[in-house]
Amino acid sequence: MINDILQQLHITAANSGVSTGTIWLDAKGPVIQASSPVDGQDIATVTAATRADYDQVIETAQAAFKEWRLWPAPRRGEVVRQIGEALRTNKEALGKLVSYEMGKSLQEGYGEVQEMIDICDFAVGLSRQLHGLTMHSERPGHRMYEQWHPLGITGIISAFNFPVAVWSWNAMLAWICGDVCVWKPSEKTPLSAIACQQIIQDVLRSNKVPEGVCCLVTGGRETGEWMAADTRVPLVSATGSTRMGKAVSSVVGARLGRALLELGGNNAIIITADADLDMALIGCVFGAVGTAGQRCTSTRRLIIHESVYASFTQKLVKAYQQLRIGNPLDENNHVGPLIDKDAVNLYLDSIEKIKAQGGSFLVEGGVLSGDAYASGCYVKPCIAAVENTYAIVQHETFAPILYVMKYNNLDEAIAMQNDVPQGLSSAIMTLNLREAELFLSQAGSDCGIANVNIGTSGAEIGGAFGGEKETGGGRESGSDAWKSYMRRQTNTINYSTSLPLAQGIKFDL
Ligand code: UN1
Repeated sequence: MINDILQQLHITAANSGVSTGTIWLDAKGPVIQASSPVDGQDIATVTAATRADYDQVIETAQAAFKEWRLWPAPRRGEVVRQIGEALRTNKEALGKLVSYEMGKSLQEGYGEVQEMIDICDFAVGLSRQLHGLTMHSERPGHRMYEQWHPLGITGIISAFNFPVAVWSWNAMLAWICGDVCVWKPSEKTPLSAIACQQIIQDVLRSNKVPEGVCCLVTGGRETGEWMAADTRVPLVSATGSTRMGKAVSSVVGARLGRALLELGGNNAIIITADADLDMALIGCVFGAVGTAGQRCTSTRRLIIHESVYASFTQKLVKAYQQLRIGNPLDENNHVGPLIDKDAVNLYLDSIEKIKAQGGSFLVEGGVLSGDAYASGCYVKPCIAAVENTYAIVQHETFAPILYVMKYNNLDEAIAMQNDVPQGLSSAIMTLNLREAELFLSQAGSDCGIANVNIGTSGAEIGGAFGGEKETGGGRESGSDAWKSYMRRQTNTINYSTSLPLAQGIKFDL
């Protein structure tokens, strides 16, 4: 099956990982072996960019920007509309490839491509709504307004866990804004990136989009470092670990470039005594085990009111016993593998730390073995009773480890929810209006995303996506996140016959 998909997406045994849109460069960098955590098979090779390849891409992108910024935004939106159509046509194939290369369930693979289609639709409408404000001037015969202009090259560094959607949130907005994009995908999922490039090539060609608007530079950490340090790249949008984000941000900051960061989360759900526990269960379990706990929005902590702690944890344990772990392309399974053996080792190491720091397990973890788990990347989702203050609980472990803890009053629960370095997503399960509103108030959750009666993961593209503190502060996707991809210009126009100075200053010659 996978061979048909690879063929449909024009992925061959050996691929260049460097493209300026419709042209694939004869890349000369290191060869990356793409493999699948589903069955441990090698899939194909991808040749990464050398510094010279990278420079060639950036120069092509710079030249393309000079042209692309002159296209009317709705015309750029029309190109994005057609990209959305191409993604619809290829949804099944791309969804399957994402599932196979990354290991998320097929439903989630399709869901990820659906997010791409949704952001295309959103960006098409937005291409006619890049609004600025008008102001009243303090001077007679003057008019003031602001406009938003394209910025230049947007560098996009994306992570393995959402190998295609996060790129599209950035690229589709950047394009309608008039920017050009250079994408450095995760070296753990390069084929999904190549497939995207292949899918949209015909649209670029038939619309005569300048070569260099949609570029791909596959590579490792060093490639990201080139981008972060490159003054030709005014905006670097990076998704990944807090450690990576700090490194990117300090280099981009040192040159006073713009960094848009979407980093780690340590997302909690508060289960109050007034929660609908059966409904809460679905949100908690999907949030914790979906994508095998490898979403930045994955639910990592449950803060449960002491009066429902016993009954809710009982439900949780029962639900975990029913989880089917296995090949994510088989829709009967709930949980697929972790991305690679390094991730498995981090998971095991975290379990040891939980024990050493005083935690006890309600559901034990462990690595699965046997024919169905030959890749060595399948692990058991587990649940540990802990204290919020444990060092391991304060840390984001990208694996299906769920922490449970008790609280007594809501202020205490909110304080626990906020008392971690990260600030991405949060939720409360309650049917009590006072509790819900307190949680959403300025004295409530300190996260970029705060939900009531749904879980922490699975945000819709229409809202701004991102978070505070170590999550990095950036906002991608919906609402007015587009403003990060443009530069604001304030314009004052004097149509009077004199030149009065602002602030009443007199200056006569
Ligand atoms: C991520 O894990 O980097 O809200 C993105 C969600 C998805 C996006 C997650 N829409 O879970």
